[in-house]
Amino acid sequence: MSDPRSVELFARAGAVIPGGVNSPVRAFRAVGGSPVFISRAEGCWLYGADGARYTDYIGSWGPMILGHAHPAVVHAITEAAARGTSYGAPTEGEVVLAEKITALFPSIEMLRCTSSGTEATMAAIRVARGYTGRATIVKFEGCYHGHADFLLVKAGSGAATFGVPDSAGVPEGIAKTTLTAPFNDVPALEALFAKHGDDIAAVIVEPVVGNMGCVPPAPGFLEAMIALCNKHGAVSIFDEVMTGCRLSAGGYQGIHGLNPHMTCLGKIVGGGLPLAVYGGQRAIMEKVAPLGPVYQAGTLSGNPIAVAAALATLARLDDALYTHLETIGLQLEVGLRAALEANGIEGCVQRVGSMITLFFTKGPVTNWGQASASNTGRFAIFHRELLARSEYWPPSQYEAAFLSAAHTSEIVARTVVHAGEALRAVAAS
Ligand code: KE4
Repeated sequence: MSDPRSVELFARAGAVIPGGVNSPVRAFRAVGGSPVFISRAEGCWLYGADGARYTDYIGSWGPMILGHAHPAVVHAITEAAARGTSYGAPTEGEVVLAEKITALFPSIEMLRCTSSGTEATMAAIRVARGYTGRATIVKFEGCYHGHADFLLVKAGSGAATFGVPDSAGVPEGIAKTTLTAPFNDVPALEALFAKHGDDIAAVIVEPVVGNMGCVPPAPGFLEAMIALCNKHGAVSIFDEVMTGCRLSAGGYQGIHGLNPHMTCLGKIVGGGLPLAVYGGQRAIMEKVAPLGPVYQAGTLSGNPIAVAAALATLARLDDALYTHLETIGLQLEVGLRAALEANGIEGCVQRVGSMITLFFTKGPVTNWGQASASNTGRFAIFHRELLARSEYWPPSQYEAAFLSAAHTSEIVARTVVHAGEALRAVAAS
């Protein structure tokens, strides 16, 4: 149960903001109760409106890999703000950031900054359509790529949470340009290409899905996707908005030496401020105005304060960070799995680096069909019991939880104890 101050704020919010929140998943609709309103955050801690402290496993849905209010990031933002908040003109920082990202992601030869991941994926798809002259795109069930009309088809994350994977308001004519296949299903993708190959402009994928819960790619799946795109002249797009700089400084592709035609980044790459990126092969990106005929623009694209936060964050993505995240990620995975077994609860724990999900279904979870079989009623109890123990877990079965540099082994050990208590309550329910 949330504190009285949060309950009061939620009631006020509901009068002037749909659902009382500026993004649906924050409303706690999937887990019940009233969301905790946050007053501030520091390191791995969130502080509620009443001052209560929580251990944060949302990390703002991924961006906060260094922890909240990192001194260097705050300093960079403060310094930048004192020089003005937005110019609407090019800056040196944007050049430095683009050079840094192209160095971290060799598949990205040129890039554009946007203000959200939605804009980045929307633009990437438009560029792919402009580059190929084709209209049809392919996405995978349960993947979420932001709320652009043509991507709200069998979408994950909040769309899946609220049972609107195919959103109202998306005209049939647009939705039908989007084909879908089960994640990890190469034969299904091959069948789509066999039938629609010359019409397919792009295939977009979360290389590790976070938006149906954490679901890794099957061995060879991503390689097969890229090969089919190459064979049929389609653009392969890695949506690394969540995995980029999360799984390694060079994202998932950097670990496995994969070379998609285009990549979208967001979240961490903006240091927690509104900055995302789309980019890829030079020949494709040279289609973007003012060089080429594909238009994309943005008043706040490459905003100097967001760029300052981005550069301060990217400068700290070193090997020691990812080693620490792997250590505490394994500790949490092993602890949660042991807690499931100790309480005799059917479930599975899936993790890639510092992205982790406890599914209330047998597992392994390899696609949306399996993820959506999870017992979301049990998840809701698990979430409520964790929150009562000051552990702030993502309020949806279809999301990943995130660790940060600020999480210590001791803090994770305490979370594991609390998870065991929460699962005991689930077993007793
Ligand atoms: P934004 O427009 O929310 O910045 O990015 C959209 C997006 C694109 N691609 C991937 C892989 C994403 O995970 C997202 C956004 N992620 C969700 C959480 N799963 C954002 C949280 C929310 O919608 O409030």
